[in-house]
This record gives sequence, structure tokens and C-alpha cells, in this order.
Amino acid sequence: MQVKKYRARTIKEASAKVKKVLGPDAMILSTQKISKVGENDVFEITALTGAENISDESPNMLGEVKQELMSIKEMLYLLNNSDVFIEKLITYPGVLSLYTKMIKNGVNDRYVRLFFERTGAFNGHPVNDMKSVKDRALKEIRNVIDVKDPFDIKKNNQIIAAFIGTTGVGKTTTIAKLAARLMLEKTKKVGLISLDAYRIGAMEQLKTYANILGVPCFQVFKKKDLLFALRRMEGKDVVLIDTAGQSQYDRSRLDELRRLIPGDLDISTHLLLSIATNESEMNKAADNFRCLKYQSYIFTKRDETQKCGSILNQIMEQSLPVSYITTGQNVPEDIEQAERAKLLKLIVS
Ligand SMILES: Nc1nc2c(ncn2[C@@H]2O[C@H](COP(=O)(O)OP(=O)(O)OP(=O)(O)O)[C@@H](O)[C@H]2O)c(=O)[nH]1
Ligand SMILES: [Mg+2]
Repeated sequence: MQVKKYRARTIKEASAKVKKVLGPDAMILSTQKISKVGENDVFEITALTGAENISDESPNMLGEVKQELMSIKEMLYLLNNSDVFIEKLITYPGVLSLYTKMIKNGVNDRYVRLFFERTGAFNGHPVNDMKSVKDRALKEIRNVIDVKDPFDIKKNNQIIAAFIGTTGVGKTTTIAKLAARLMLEKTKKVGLISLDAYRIGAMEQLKTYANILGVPCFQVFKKKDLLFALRRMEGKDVVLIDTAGQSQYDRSRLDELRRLIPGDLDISTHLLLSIATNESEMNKAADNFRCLKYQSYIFTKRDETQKCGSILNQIMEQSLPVSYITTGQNVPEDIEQAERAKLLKLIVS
């Protein structure tokens, strides 16, 4: 392991020097701005080479220290993606690494700054304990994450839940996973309904799962069919309603779905959003389905992406609880109940 210092007129030039000499995996120990009267400011980076082995030398303590450090590769990434705010952050590698991770995870820069500003550490007062700033930022993020289990059945009321979302987002598969879980783990009596005014074939997939699980499954095209099906399933603890995939751009079909789900019945709706879609598509879907007054988010296809920052962006856009995360195509295994700590981890690591 070797410690070296590099100086340049800008932080970016100094970082580039470190990368050129020590390689992209060099870790930054400190970054300083050196100001001398009558001279231009100079930035100095103290970097460590050979740091990739430090966790082997002393797994616990040094491994932890390494986690707090940032690699020069990460710093260059950050410098290319941000601006003035970074100048305040740049001299605190521990906090900076959290910032970089969130940006890389796709959390909107605006929100990342907001959480750091909420810690109170960036309002001009010098801060000594950066670890506590990092912890405060994490706490602020944790505070906005809300989770809710729609099937947390306390009373003996029947729960009717409809699942909405764009075509192929995973509605039918998620319903099959939930139906199996509710039956096997919570010994609930489950019924399924397919609400689809357009595709005749759409019922088949749900029906196949219903047959495997041995639960009733009704196909519904009109509101009166839905009322009939619900009457037939009065004895069920939980009724799960699958809906036809809607293009979020097709207003008339969304309106039709809204008319099909009666507002006077106690039917909760849950919006599925794929974490693997791009941010603007996700926002558009969340906006356009809003007319269906969904009460929770289900984030799907977590296994298809490394970047889970869109979960936080969505929560910041519209503050609603997260109920489930789906993690693959296997029924019924690939679904997890949303938990704050797990969500936080997905967003910041
Ligand atoms: N990788 C991955 N694939 C998933 C997940 N959930 C569902 N899928 C897959 O996504 C595809 C579409 O799933 P469906 O459940 O049919 O989606 P849908 O929303 O019902 O689709 P429509 O009814 O056509 O709107 C299938 O191939 C599923 O296996 C997930 O969490 N991860
Ligand atoms: Mg479907």
C-alpha cells in the first residue's frame, strides 16, 4: 500500500492525475483546497494505491474504513455529473461516497441534495463529524420511505385488491405469487378475478394459476359481471383482481377501467411499476394511472436492474407506501414484502 499526494488547479485535474498514475481503483483518503495569499487555489488529493487488498489484511476495521472511502473512478464520475454543491461535499469522502452511490443508482440529483441539505450540514457551519452527517442523511431518506401490507388482515373483513399497471409490468404473475403466499403462509381463502374488456386470451394465464392453486377464477367484462363475481366470492378472505395491461398513453382505456372498478365498493388498487423502466416512463405511468386512486406501489423486476434509485424518485413524486417488490419470474418465490431497511439498502448501496 502506498500513500501519495497530487496537486492541481482544479479538483478534476487532480483526480485525472491520480487516475493516470495510480489507476481507476485508487482510493481517496482526503481532498483539500489549499489557499495561499496572493496565489491561486490549489486542490490536493491524497490517494492510496493497493487499497483493494486492505480488507484481507484486517477484515473488520480496515474493511469498514475502505467502505467509507471513495475510488478515484467514482470521484471522476461524480465530477462529470454534478456541479457547485459538490464543492461543499468534495472534502468529505465518506459523505461524498453516499452521494455518488445514490446518483449512480439513478436517484434524482435534486432529491439527493435535498436529503443532504436536510441534515443541516451544508448551511455554512463547519462540521467535524461527517459520519453523523451521513447517518442523518440516511435517516432523512428512511423517514420518507413508507411501507404497508395491504393484506395485513386484522379484522375479519374481506379484502378486495385490484392490480393495475402498464402492459407486461407483471400484474398477473404478481397476483399468482400473492395468491400462493396468502394461501400457503397465511392460510387465507383466495379468489381471483380477471377484469379485461379487451383481450379474450388474457384470462388463460390467470386461469392456469387458479387451477394449480385450486381457487375460483372469474372473467369479467362489465361492471355488473364484477358485482356478480364478487357476490359469488363473498366467503373468500381475499379477492385479487387482475386487470388488462393498459398503455399509460391510452386515456380512454384508463377511463374505462376506472368505470369498471366501482368506487362504492371497498376495493383497494395497487400500481405496479417496473424498476427496469426509465424514469420518464415510470413517471408517466404513475401520473396517468392516478385517476384509479391507487394506494400503494409494487415495484417489479428488481432482478433486471442494478439501479433502484427510481423507487425513491417515485416516493418523492407522490408519497405513497410500497407494498411489495418482485424479484424474478418464479411463482411464487420471487416476491418480497416491502421493508424500510431493505428499500433503503436498494437505494443507497
Ligand atoms: N425478471 C422478471 N420478470 C418478471 C417479474 N414479474 C413478472 N415478470 C415477467 O414479465 C412478463 C410479463 O408478466 P405478466 O405477469 O404477464 O405481466 P402483466 O402485467 O400481467 O401483462 P399484461 O397482462 O399483458 O398487461 C412475464 O414474462 C413474467 O414472467 C419480475 O419480478 N422479474
Ligand atoms: Mg396480465
